[in-house]
Amino acid sequence: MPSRRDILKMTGGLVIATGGTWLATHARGAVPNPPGLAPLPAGAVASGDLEAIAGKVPLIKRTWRPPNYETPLSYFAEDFTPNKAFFVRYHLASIPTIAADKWSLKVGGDAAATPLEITLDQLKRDYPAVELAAVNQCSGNRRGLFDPHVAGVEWGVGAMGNARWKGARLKDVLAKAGLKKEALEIVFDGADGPVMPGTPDFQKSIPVWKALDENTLIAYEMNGEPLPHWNGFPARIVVAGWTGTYWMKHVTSINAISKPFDNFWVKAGYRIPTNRFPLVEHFASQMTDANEPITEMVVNSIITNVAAGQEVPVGRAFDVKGIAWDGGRGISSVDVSADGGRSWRSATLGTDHGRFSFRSFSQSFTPSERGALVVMARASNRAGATQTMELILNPAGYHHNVIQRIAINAV
Ligand SMILES: Nc1nc2c(c(=O)[nH]1)N[C@H]1C(S)=C(S)[C@@H](COP(=O)(O)O)O[C@H]1N2
Ligand SMILES: [Mo]
Repeated sequence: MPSRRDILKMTGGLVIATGGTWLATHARGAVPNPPGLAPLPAGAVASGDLEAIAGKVPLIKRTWRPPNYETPLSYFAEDFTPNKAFFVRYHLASIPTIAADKWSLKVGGDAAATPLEITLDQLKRDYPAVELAAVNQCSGNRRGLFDPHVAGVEWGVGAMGNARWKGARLKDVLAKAGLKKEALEIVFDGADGPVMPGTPDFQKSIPVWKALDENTLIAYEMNGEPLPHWNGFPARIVVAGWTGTYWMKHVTSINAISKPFDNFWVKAGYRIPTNRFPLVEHFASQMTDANEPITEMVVNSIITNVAAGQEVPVGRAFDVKGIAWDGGRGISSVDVSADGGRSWRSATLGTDHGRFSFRSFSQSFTPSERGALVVMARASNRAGATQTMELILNPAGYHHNVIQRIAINAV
């Protein structure tokens, strides 16, 4: 049994479960490949142990410095992902713990006429609070399933979660700061930073029209509780519909600027080939002929209750359940197949929590004879977009929305 000091050494001081439960929270090899998709590379499977960081249930560890932990599949059986199980993604390893009463948010930039500084109390008191159900998904969710393999954090299917986010509308705060008409982009910075000088600080910008969208928030609550430390306490940006990269955690400054923002994470990172995806929302001031910033999430789904190789009895109904989501058009239908895509049935959709939320689905099948079955689910959105059969290759491994094919057996 390792001593507490050994554990601290092994985990770099990032602890974790108290009361001697370390073994239970650190189950080696406990995480199987996601069912029905290309397998993760061997290295990613080996590193994907379950590990509990402070305040979280055991999550699938991808890297710990910076902390990158994904949510196990079982949590997606619920429409809302519990805060304790919500994935964690950081680019830089210096992450301060912020005291609520020490935090403030500076709002300025050359395109703001009346810069201001806001405390947490003021943010809560002086601006109308809104609550919104929205999926936060990392652009690179499922990158580890890319074949051929691409470089980056080798995420499985759990670099995402759905929560009710409560906060002030960004547009209300920008109005108070006197947004000028020449404002082009809104830039966010968070309290975390690089460990090595020379590593670019993680900052992001969004076009001013997206910042003024009523579904873009400065959130201070998640599922009715203060944001967990690892998810951006005391306040983070929520850009409903767009991938997680814009959802700045521990946000400390917001700047309205009149020129395209020049930062590594915008100019070089988080880009997709121009016109390769059926994408609708362009970040025009950051586009080039070759590539453009990733923006909205593509339509996607995950089956949550069927394991590869599972046995189902002949003559008895079994359910295929899961969740679907997209970049905010809203899920219109989920088709489910139990014969490898020869025939499809329209699944029953669960409660509609709004167009940015996970939407659950369910469909039952009754096998009539023994033999192999292949279960698939294909979500479509209200803009007519649907999941792909083949991976759309791109250098950074984004937008993986390939339909699962889970082989099971009727016995
Ligand atoms: N301050 C800060 N905010 C950040 C990041 C970061 O590295 N630092 N990563 C972004 C990315 S790429 C993602 S996917 C989401 C992940 O949100 P979560 O860690 O709350 O799940 O946070 C975003 N906000
Ligand atoms: Mo991300």
